[in-house]
Amino acid sequence: MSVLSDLAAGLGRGSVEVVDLTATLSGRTPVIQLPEPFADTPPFSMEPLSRYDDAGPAWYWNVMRLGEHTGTHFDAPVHWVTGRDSLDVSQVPPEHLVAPAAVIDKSAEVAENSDFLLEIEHVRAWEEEHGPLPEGGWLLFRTGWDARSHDQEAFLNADGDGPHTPGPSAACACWLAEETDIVGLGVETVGTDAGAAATFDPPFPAHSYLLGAGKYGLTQLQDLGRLPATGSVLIVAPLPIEDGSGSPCRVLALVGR
Ligand code: 23J
Ligand code: MN
Repeated sequence: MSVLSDLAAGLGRGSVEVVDLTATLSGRTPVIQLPEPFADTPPFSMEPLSRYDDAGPAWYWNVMRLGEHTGTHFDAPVHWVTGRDSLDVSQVPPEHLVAPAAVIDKSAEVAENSDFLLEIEHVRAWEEEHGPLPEGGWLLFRTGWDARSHDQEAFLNADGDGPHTPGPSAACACWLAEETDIVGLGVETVGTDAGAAATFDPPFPAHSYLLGAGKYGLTQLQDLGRLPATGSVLIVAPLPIEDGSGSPCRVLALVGR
């Protein structure tokens, strides 16, 4: 297959760059804080089983504890009640995990307004400029929020009124779910929904509509600014956890240079 030999040659020559969109996992990885009385995911933690010592003289390995929805991670349809009869993360077809990406950049708007909502008109305007959203591809929402990911407080950006982070409006989430052929929505924030989305109708509309339509979510992506608006290909690799609602995952982008 010459397309694969061309790809391999491009990777070798550097005309195809591999961009890692994954945040490093550590005890400092931000985790979502939901309003009372909902349960929260614990922070990532890890302890050694052995480190070239009596418990394993020639080997180093760890055991870790983390929520499925920690750091750069994948939301499977079954994560939400609207997708409860749909796929768990182990059932996601691998064909869906290698797919083109469209990047909509609203980082300038978000710098002015942390509560910025992506609307249908914004996506329509993007399509006027760049063509239709890729069939079976990801819509990636660039906000510049990745610059805050080293710091839980800056990343969650909460005050007395709750968190202030960007996301899609309820109308936009519904439209993306029902009227487009995207495979999912990827964001730089702690969840695919805006910080204020607990108060939206329906609550958490990105989760509710997209997962309900059998689409996926990708969160806490970084370096989306290194991707072109169109033309990149994403490789998304959640672990196939049986009955899992999602998984931390590695997300790589292939970008032509
Ligand atoms: C559970 C409840 C609400 C939200 C989330 C999880 C996430 O953002 C997630 O990681 O899926 S908004
Ligand atoms: Mn999630």
